[in-house]
Amino acid sequence: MRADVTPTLPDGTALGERLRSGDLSAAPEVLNLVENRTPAARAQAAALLRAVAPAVLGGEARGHVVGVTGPPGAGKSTLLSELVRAWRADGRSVAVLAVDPSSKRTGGSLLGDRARIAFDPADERVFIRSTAAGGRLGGIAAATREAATALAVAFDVVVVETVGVGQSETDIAEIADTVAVIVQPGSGDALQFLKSGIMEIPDVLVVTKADLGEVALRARRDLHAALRSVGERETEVLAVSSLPPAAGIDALVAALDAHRTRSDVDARRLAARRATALADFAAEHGERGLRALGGRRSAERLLAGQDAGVDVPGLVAALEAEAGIA
Ligand SMILES: Nc1nc2c(ncn2[C@@H]2O[C@H](COP(=O)(O)OP(=O)(O)O)[C@@H](O)[C@H]2O)c(=O)[nH]1
Ligand SMILES: [Mg+2]
Repeated sequence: MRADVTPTLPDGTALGERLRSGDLSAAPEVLNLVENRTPAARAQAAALLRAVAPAVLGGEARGHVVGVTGPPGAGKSTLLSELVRAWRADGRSVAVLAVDPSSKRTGGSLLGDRARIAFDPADERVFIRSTAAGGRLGGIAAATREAATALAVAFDVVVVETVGVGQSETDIAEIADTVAVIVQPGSGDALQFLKSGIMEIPDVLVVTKADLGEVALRARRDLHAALRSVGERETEVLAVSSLPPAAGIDALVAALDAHRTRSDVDARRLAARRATALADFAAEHGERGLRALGGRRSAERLLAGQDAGVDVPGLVAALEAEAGIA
């Protein structure tokens, strides 16, 4: 691309101010900025994150960041069409960041008919964007994490949809306040992962395609039993049907809200920012960087001593300063 046709970068600080004032129309520019990996764009993205840091907001962003994860074909996109409709009917603004490993492929994926999230394109309080997978967090790119952080300042609900089962929940727990794992009836995946301890305990388990009848009921019973066997009592298991006539959607909305109400969002986000900063630092500076800090433990102590309102780039900068990296 010739330099003179490069679009001018948005000003990160100004973008942050727009989000703080509730300007939802800033969303596309936010996505374009965080997906731009040039040094100049990274600097503006850091300015954006600084402008929406909890220290500036006077607390955590008020939006609810919901992770929706599950294997391909489980019914995530179809379900999200219904969830978006329900949240909008409740007057809430919604952003959905769909991390789709197949979104780059042309001519359709191997997985046959994949639904798109249906929404009213004239509705200015809904923003939906697919992003390609990538980055250190098992498919969740740093761009998605940054976008979710920023959009949660202006949107009531920010959904991050990822594909996977097992390890991917650990990653999505790093950015979402509430993680819903989507389970296809008859697949047995989640059951196996739960029992083997591979899967972190999800905040909410959702069996899709309840209209299929007995197989969905059985999946729900089996998941309940598996949760009991690992001593987990708080996780709700819901069954939904997303095809007309949809069923169970309002109960799912309520379960997501209930999780947020009973969990300590501030503590979860603070821990996530620190873990992310350490992982980013380690990815950037490797073992040598960690050694310069006196090891991982002392890096964690250093992070724990930082103000709770510092954003991720600010925490990384603190680690770099301590390590003597300019
Ligand atoms: N019977 C039934 N089929 C569903 C339901 N939800 C989704 N599907 C179908 O399952 C397939 C995969 O759905 P999709 O939303 O693309 O799954 P994703 O890959 O998890 O996003 C599509 O053919 C959907 O029509 C449901 O509630 N009932
Ligand atoms: Mg999908």
